[in-house]
Amino acid sequence: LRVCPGMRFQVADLLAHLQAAPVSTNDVLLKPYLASWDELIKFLEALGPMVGLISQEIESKTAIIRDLAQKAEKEAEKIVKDRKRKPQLSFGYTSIRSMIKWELENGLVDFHKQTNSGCRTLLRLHRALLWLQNFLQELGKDGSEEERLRSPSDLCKETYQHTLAHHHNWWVRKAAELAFLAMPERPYFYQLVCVETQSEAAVVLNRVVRAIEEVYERNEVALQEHGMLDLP
Ligand code: 1PW
Repeated sequence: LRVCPGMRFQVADLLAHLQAAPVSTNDVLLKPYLASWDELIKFLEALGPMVGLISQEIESKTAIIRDLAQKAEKEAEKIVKDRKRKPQLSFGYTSIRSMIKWELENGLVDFHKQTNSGCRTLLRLHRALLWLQNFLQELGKDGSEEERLRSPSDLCKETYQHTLAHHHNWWVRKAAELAFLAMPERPYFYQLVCVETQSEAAVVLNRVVRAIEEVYERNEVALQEHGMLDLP
């Protein structure tokens, strides 16, 4: 992977964070997961002011989880100090599975009404990640002439309609679709990941897509095992 001088978004950083996230056989560390989102936000911001605006929503979701993590950490420190107990590795918001366990044990997850739990917030990021994964996968296809000629704007709209749009109301869908209209053309995306041709882009994008897939699948299973795929 090439380093692009002077660019805020670096695909190598994104890949590094994504690959640092999977832990043990079925868990995902939250720090690198959120760091991956930081990098994806830079990517989205580079796509223009309209997309940047909706990516602020993603940023606020990552901030909610980070806040919860910070509070839990302070609490944990207190417990350790008061009772002279050893800090546990699987405590609080270390990983998605520790977060689920922590929030369930502390009654922080509401299955019937909207709250600001880490679980329901992560679910929003999780759904958005599937969309990004599909979009990057389509953008990275290097098969037929037809595939290579499809505009990022169309790909974005189609993958959105197949994934995240199901979870959005009419107003949000319209706003999102408006943002896609102003999407740059393929050469701009090549610059973003520092390549010159579609076949080079395919190599880079496929590596990113594989890494996203691994993280996405693990989170999907963890949320599903706890009946958390529809949290309000
Ligand atoms: C290359 C693709 C570019 C797409 C940019 C990715 C941003 C996706 C986020 C769209 C957000 C639209 C506005 C907010 C919607 C929220 O209602 C929704 N949030 C998400 C992340 O889907 C649900 O969150 P909520 O309202 O239940 O807290």
